[in-house]
Amino acid sequence: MSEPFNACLYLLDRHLERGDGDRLALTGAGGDLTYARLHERVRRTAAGLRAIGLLPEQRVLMFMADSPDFVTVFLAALRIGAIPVPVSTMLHADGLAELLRDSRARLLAVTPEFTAVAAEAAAAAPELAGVVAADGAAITAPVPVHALADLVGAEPDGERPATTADSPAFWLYTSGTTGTPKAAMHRHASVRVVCETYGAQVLGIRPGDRCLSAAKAFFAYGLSNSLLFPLWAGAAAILEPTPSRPDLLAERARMFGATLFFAGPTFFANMLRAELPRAALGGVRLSASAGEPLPAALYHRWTEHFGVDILDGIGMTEMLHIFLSNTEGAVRPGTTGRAVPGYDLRILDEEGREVAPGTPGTLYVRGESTATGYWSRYAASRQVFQGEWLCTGDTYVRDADGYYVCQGRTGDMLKASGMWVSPAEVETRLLAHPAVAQAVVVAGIDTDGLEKPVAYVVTGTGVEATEADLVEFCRAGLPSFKRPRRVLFVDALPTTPTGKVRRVELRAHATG
Ligand code: 3SK
Repeated sequence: MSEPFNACLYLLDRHLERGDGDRLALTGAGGDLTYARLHERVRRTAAGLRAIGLLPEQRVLMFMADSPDFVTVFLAALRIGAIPVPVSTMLHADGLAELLRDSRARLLAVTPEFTAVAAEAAAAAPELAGVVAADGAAITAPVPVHALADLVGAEPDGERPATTADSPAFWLYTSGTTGTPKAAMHRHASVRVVCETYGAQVLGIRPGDRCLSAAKAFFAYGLSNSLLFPLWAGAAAILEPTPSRPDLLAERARMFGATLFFAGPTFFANMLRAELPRAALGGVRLSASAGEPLPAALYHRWTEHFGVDILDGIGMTEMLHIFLSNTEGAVRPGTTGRAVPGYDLRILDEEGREVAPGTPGTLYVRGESTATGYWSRYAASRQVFQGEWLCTGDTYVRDADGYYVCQGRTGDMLKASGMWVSPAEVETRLLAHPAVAQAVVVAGIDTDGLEKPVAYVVTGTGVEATEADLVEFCRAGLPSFKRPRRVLFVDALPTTPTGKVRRVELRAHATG
């Protein structure tokens, strides 16, 4: 059996033991909590959850906005060895009910914004035994409703958690951009791994930091940004319960003194389009990007405008956080950087042989934050978790200096005139045009039934371009077969709830 270890104690109790209870842990629109007050709330809620019958390894589905209540429920469940399962707050009732049934959750925790959807879903989840309603959440459900305020009022029972490093800690649902949702199961030790690798060695997070994330905490990226990293470091998280908007987050960064800012390329692009003043992120010392590759042109526009560096990286829900990233002082725009310390990477061809630098192949990663598998998904687990290695499904090239460049999802690569075209390469070229703010290239089928690159473009303000201009611009900068055969101008790109472009939707559109 692995050593006794509990992620909640690791994140919280250490600060109390060191006499740092008065430090600020959480701030933002939902109010301030010091480490001492958060610790007290979590211990009481843990006792309250136990009192209403929640047992180790039973699941608590969390349909909650980013708030002190989110953090409290997540940590309290971890503390007693139960399994918090934060899920997307953009789900409709049928999607939420599906996850309640799939996870066989015993409890559903909900914040006021989402009670209507939660009530409808609860009625379609026969194994659900109770609802935990955060402050202000009035909900009628076919099962007992427990006010979180009552749980927080429980006397701490002093019971020590019986978890070990390998005990199941929390689940995060992922479907990639396609497919059915699958719960990646993380163990308690995964929290320590990501904090001590990316958190310490890439972000260099420290007690004076204040973290603000455009990605919400139900998403693996946001969970580490807004909860795991700041709490581990004795820093503070700025929590924003409402949907992320460029102007709002800039305002929150100023009001609450953000020093670390986390987002994805689409959000960075939208911040630039919002024409915020240069000083809008004055206190931010560093930003991080993930979710999809950050084009070099966008990197340059952002750093020139806001004067803040961006570390672009790639993570996966299955790895909990980022395992490949640029680092401060060694950023190469247009690349995803190098392996994060603690992770090994390799690129394999279709026969499973390691490729030489400069040759594209599928990226595999190995590291100790890998999930133990998908809940109740044998075939998908076998496909993705291959022994010690995890198949990312992304096509990458490594250069001679060990920097990795994304060529798209393995399934995104397309052939034109019989030759491979990397959508990322064409997108990078389009983004170099002054009129282009965002660009996505997918395979469309032409009238001959052949695959050809089709570009979807969002233009920036103040500069114009026609379809012919952009095709010619690509022809001039790329081998001609790689140029998009069609350019479609759109107001916005379709995205998943976590901000990734829905390439599948664009592909269907380009073909239809
Ligand atoms: O999409 C990513 O790059 C990512 C980063 C951190 C954690 C999780 C994910 C999916």
